[in-house]
Amino acid sequence: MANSSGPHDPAEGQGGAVPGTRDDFWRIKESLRALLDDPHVPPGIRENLRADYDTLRAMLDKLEQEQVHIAVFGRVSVGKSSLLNALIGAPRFTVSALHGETARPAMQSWETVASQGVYFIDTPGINEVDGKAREQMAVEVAGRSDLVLFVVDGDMTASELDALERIWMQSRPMLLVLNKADQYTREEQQQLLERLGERARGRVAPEDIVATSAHPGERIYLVADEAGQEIEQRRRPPPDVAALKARLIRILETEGKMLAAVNAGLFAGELSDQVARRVTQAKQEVAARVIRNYCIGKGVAVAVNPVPVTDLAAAAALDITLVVHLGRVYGLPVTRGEAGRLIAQISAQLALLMGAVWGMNLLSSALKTVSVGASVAITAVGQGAAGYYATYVVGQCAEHYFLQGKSWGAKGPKTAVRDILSGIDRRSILQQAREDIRARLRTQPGRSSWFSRRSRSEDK
Ligand SMILES: Nc1nc2c(ncn2[C@@H]2O[C@H](COP(=O)(O)OP(=O)(O)OP(=O)(O)O)[C@@H](O)[C@H]2O)c(=O)[nH]1
Ligand SMILES: [Mg+2]
Repeated sequence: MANSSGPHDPAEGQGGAVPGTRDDFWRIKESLRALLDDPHVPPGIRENLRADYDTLRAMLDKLEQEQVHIAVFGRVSVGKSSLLNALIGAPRFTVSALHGETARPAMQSWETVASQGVYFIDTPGINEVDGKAREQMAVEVAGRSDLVLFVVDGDMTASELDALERIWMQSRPMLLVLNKADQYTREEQQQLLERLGERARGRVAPEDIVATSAHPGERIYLVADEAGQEIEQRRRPPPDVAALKARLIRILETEGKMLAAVNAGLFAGELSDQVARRVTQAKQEVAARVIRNYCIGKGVAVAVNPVPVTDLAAAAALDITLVVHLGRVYGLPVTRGEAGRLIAQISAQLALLMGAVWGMNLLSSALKTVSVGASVAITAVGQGAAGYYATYVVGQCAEHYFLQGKSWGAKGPKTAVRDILSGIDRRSILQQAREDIRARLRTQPGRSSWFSRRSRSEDK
């Protein structure tokens, strides 16, 4: 049907008809309800996406009532309100020769097909001076409707083409209506319809491009008076929206409520993706704080602990605790044994990639013996920073592993670790490390004993 080549159109390759049985309709309704009531969505995220949740609720209500919403969309004064009045057969929406007559969306039911719960939504015109907010409103309404009547009154302008593209990108089924057809000769109308077909190729199917005269201008007719004399009479011809009406009724008969269900399903899909992204984002923020804390713990301990061998054992224990902690953040708990094996896997990849440099990082604490002297704390900050950096890299790799649901992904650990490593700005992490360690040493000089105790107890 309309817009059969839309970007996410489920009708693709189905000969144009939106597939749908009662089961599909029920399934989509249930998925909306499940998303609305999902207890796993944190209240903060729900609050942040409140407008979207409200829309979702409205869509579910609409599906329960089996309503279909059809919105007009187009430039100011192309005759959007007139078109809906002509379809309804009564002046329900206000019409005026003045631009910008319709200021906000309004809804009326289409009684000729009332059994289907069909509603028309009038929208403000686009492309109006200072009308950006209205335009936005129109785009939103079109985005939430089940079918869009894109109304033009001649060949399309650049901004109309742009708007058509935007609606198509929203996967909205669309009819393209050439209104004010009475202003053109039959031949001109034909040419214009062909031109519109070219402009909207791949966006609107040819059978969904129709001409209408919603409120034709007055005409001069030659009529015979009582004496049989021919006289001129000015009259407004009746509206002609027959082609559009027939097409709409055909679409509603074949696709009906499934239009609403498919669109609600698309919206729910987008919302659930957005929710998932935000949940992940929140976890990543927590993970970043966790990793930083462990980096500081490691950096400070390496910088101040005078016994290199203890440093190494304790450092490994700390990394293990970090990985266990990250697993909890991502809701994928791991044992200390699993964490140790994961670190061994990461370290093996790092050793392959960085060779001696990585070895130096791991052994950085051993090097510190050369700097034992007058001011261990200060001279060892460099080694501490290397320890910090090593934990940072392990943390990033482990986080990636958890983000992929405890997996390295299709490309395996080698590529994953290499990509992570190349994405890290080593210089700025080391700089941050020095600052963090110095700050901590200034405020908590006795940190090393805490670290050794904690590491030993976590080893058990
Ligand atoms: N000749 C002709 N004039 C029409 C036709 N349809 C509407 N008009 C005229 O176009 C003008 C604007 O009509 P509206 O229906 O208010 O247009 P609109 O698109 O809703 O306008 P806004 O709400 O301002 O965006 C009015 O003067 C109508 O009489 C038509 O088919 N033929
Ligand atoms: Mg209007």
